[in-house]
Amino acid sequence: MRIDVLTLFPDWFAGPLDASLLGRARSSGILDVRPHDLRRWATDRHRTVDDLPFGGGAGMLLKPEPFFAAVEALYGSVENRPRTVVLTPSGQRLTQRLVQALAGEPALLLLCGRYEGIDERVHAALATDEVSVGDYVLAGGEVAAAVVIEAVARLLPGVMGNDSSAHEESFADGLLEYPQYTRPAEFRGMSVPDILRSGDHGRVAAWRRDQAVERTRTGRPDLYRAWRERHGAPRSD
Ligand code: JEW
Repeated sequence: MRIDVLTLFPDWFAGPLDASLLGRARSSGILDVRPHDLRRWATDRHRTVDDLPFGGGAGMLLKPEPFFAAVEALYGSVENRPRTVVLTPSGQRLTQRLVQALAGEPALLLLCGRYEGIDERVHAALATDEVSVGDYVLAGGEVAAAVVIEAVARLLPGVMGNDSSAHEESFADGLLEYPQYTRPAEFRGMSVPDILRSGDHGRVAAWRRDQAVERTRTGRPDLYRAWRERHGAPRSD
């Protein structure tokens, strides 16, 4: 999969993209991430990409022209662009379901804003998706774009081990993970539950299921309600 990124900070992506999973996905040719400096498509002497908001107000906005020029340079025309994600705190929340849909695309274009955001005409004419990675305000779209890239990349065939699809199902099932332990069995007075060391795979599976349900109920009542609804539980409201 090819992922182009339009950003004022292309160099920022070098660290995240070279490390671990993303580094291997790129070395093996499964993932081709290309961060582009938006200033490349600024036309004035000072490479200006921002301007004051019409109507007044605090701060600066990213101008539309460099985004449109970049898209036309990269793909030939606006119509020819791939699925285009603008990272913004007012977007649709990124979920595993959306990550799966994005991972099914042959290519993506990610647009990263800065300052107070991007001129609305970029959202209207270039974005196929407006995506938020969470209800908090970042200083720009780069960190959010890195989140999208990592979440998508680990779903691409060949990036992770073969057990990844099975693991994916447990999240798709809508429950939080059960607690996990490795050696030592006893550490600083904290012990691994006996059931996990019993060798009884049936009881282990049942315990894990109970733990996942209980953790979800107490920690994420929103996910728990959705899970119960999908499993046909009688409504208790
Ligand atoms: C995020 C891109 C670009 C995404 C998530 N927009 C905006 C904005 C900003 C500060 C104040 C008001 C509006 C900063 N900002 C971004 C923030 C993405 C940009 C500029 C972002 N949180 N924050 N999930």
